[in-house]
Amino acid sequence: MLADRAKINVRGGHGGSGCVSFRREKYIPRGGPDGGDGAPGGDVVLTATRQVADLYRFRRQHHFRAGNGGHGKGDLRHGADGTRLELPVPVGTEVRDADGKLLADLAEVGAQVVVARGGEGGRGNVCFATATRQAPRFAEHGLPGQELWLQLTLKLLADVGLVGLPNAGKSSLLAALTRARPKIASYPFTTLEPNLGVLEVEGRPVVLADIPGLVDGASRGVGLGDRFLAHVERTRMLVFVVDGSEGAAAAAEALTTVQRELLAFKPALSETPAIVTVNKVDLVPAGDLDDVLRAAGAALVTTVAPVALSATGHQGLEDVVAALGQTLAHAETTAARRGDEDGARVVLRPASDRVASFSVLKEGDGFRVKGGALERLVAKADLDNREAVEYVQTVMEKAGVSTALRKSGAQPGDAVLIGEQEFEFL
Ligand SMILES: Nc1nc2c(ncn2[C@@H]2O[C@H](COP(=O)(O)OP(=O)(O)OP(=O)(O)O)[C@@H](O)[C@H]2O)c(=O)[nH]1
Ligand SMILES: [Mg+2]
Repeated sequence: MLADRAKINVRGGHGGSGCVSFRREKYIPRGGPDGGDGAPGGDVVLTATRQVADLYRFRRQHHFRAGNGGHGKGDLRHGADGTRLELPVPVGTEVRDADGKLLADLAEVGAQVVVARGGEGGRGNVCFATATRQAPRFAEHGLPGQELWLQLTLKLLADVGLVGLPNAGKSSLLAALTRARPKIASYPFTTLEPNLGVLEVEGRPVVLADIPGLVDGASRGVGLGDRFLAHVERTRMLVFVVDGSEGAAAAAEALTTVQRELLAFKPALSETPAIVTVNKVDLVPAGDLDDVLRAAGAALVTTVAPVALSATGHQGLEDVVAALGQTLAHAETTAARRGDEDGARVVLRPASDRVASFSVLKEGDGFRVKGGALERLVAKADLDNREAVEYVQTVMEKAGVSTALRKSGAQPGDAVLIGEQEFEFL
């Protein structure tokens, strides 16, 4: 089975806690605060590489966590940053969240996306020293890292997609050109999953995918349907394989059908460079060959004329390779001129960082205060510590939270929710 889909759970590292500590020096009875900060947890990052071919590894392991940040220590020492976890995925991996929303499209070598950020570290007590609070006896907790489920889909499997009706000889062609050994048989739908093979074209490896046969109505689910066309979508070129042994009219009709189903699946496929190969020419009477080639060339116009081929008879293979090389080189220059290849889109962004940007909503009998920085401030606070609570209150007061609550109609005694904490409005 081809590993082209996977579901994984990723979690950034937990941030380290800040430290409560005071300097101890000889002859200085009461030193100032010197508790260092906790470090941020590591991020989980996906990186597109050609070193891995599929998503197989994610069949066996589903949970991935980056390292936790170290806690702060006395003497102003900060914790060590959490280790970032970099997961290599094949080029062509699409990353979606659990709801199917696209987070990133890792279409190029080296494209990266941070899928789960590590939690922030907590500040050490030295950060809370002021003229009036010279010996703060509190520090902040670190925050948990982001955690989410991701759906990975591998789209770009191959440089070249072999497409055609069932039984046309796609698998036979793949076997003739590469070391792949797909199942070949004289009945339709022998191939149930795409097979891959590597062919060297002008010194460079080119990956060929033999796509299961397409029939009339495939785009509406007939036969194996369009389940595998996602793989065709991003190949750099297509090779149409048509059985030439049934005559000119049948060859032309086969090409028209396959082309129609491809375009019904995705109209933009008309832009994908293609060549046409007329297979099984060992079965075509010599006098009919020109007719068959001409009909095929008329049914689907391509830059290079249709190539006569016998996949099992090993005839015309060099011509196919030459046509591939020519078309791929042409495709590359066109793509470069258009400035395509939009690269990775990194969609996850850090939350807005101002305590003053928040909103107040009614929730049940009480109120909820929403705002990234404010929620993090509360989550980091050691609420069992009276001094820490006072500090949080001061910051909220300055940010205008009480005023906003009062304006929204909050009365003394009402519940106020911030993140996972509940307070009483006073
Ligand atoms: N005579 C002859 N037979 C061929 C040639 N190429 C393929 N065949 C035969 O055609 C039949 C189908 O070949 P496959 O390669 O399995 O065809 P396919 O297009 O992969 O078919 P599906 O996987 O079912 O879509 C097999 O019996 C092959 O031996 C050829 O060049 N000449
Ligand atoms: Mg096949």
